[in-house]
Amino acid sequence: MKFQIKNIVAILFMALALTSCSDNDDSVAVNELDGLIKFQEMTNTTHTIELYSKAGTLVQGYNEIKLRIKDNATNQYVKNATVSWMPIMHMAMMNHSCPNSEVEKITTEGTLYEGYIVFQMAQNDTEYWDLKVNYTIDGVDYTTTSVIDVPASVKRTVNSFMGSDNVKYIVAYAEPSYPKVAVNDMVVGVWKMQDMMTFPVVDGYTLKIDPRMPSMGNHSSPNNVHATQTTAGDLYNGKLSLTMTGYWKINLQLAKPDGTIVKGEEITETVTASSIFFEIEF
Ligand SMILES: [Cu+2]
Repeated sequence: MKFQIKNIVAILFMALALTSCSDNDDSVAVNELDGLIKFQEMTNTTHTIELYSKAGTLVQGYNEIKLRIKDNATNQYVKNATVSWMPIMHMAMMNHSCPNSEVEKITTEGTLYEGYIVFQMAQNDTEYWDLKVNYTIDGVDYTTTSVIDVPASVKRTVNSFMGSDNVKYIVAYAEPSYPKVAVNDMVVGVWKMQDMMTFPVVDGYTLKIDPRMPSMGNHSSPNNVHATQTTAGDLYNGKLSLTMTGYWKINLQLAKPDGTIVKGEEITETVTASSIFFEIEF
């Protein structure tokens, strides 16, 4: 009898240990995907690539995208891949890409890779985007391509324009994703179109911001800070002051390092909006 109870206790202990072990694994996975929603899977014969974003969709504009690669044979997530991507818009007369970052592993132990893609145009009935993901695992190259859904945004968060210097620029709003009545940390991006497939980051410019509420006499807000870059190749940081909830038009001017404005107008009594702007409503 005594021996049997000992055995039962031992078995219970082992069961508990195993349970808590798998609980730990689950909680790691849950934390990694915390706040993320899967919006698409891309499958080839060997792998399934899961695409995630905070909103669970892609938008016309700036998209922070996370992905992980599942081995179809083992159902395990690949932790040692080298990943790159190429978004292409298939238009009636031509194909083109858009600004996009390198794809980097977030943590060594985790399964997620991340980067950004800035869709400067939305899809329509006849024109669409697809995404090609190239990845290498243990020296073997793989690829997969899928059509992706890029619906038009109601609010403008990306501007694509020709500057006075005849360079084609793209500026996009990245943060705050959830604006507050406060001085918000603002993140924007500035890229140029080198050719149809190449959109490098523009370094050392200033994106001047002038947020206004058109419905309330076009009033502004205090303590805004124009967006500038700390490190070449990075996004730009500024401060966006929002004094109340509602619709704001963030009027923009893009300035070269020497101060020359390549696009956008200063807001005055007679000029109530710039030709380039972002819109938010919260
Ligand atoms: Cu296009």
